[in-house]
Amino acid sequence: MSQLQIWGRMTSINVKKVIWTSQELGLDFERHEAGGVHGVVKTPAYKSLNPNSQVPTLQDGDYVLWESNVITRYLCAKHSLGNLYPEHLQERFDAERWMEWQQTLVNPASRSGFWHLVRLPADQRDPTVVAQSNAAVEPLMALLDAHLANRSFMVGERFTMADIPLGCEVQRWLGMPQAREKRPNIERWFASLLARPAAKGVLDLALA
Ligand SMILES: N[C@@H](CCC(=O)N[C@@H](CS)C(=O)NCC(=O)O)C(=O)O
Repeated sequence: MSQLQIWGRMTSINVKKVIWTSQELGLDFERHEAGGVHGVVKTPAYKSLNPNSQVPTLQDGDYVLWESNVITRYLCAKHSLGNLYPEHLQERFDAERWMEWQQTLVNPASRSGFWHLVRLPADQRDPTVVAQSNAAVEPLMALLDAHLANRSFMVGERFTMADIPLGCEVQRWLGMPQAREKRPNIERWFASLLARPAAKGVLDLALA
């Protein structure tokens, strides 16, 4: 099996998903710094792999893939069919549903708050943007907390691919320097993710 090539900086929530997935699956991979301060993403060579000039990008032999949640699905389907990638159709689509929810609802709601609390220089931060973002995120976190009240993981009692994008999203949410509602079920679930050996170097990184 050839070594996977992964491009992206570890400060990216989307790169974290792919690295964590690869570590869960015990895959041999090489990560190349790209994006943010590292640049690279606008070079013709990188754009020939990922014309969006974004990270992450995966190369598996001759096959190139981008879109973090899709890379997560691909790796889990290839290496963990029936485990991280559920085989039972409805279980699989439960996982898919939560991955889609992370990407299309939670991430767009939280992104501006993250930028205005963590990423932007202090003199460019706007507390109104943070407040609007929080107002959009808290109901989603309430929903997630209720979902986790009677199951250990996103799709029941077993860790699956669905825990990865949401684990990365929640790491960012819990790491933002601000007050937030108490979410005991999310905190219990997140602590169990943090304790996974494969999450080391991903979920334990400070936000930047
Ligand atoms: N939908 C894409 C979004 C990718 C994305 O937004 N990547 C950001 C980092 S999280 C990026 O490449 N930003 C430009 C950069 O890092 O230079 C995915 O999930 O892979």
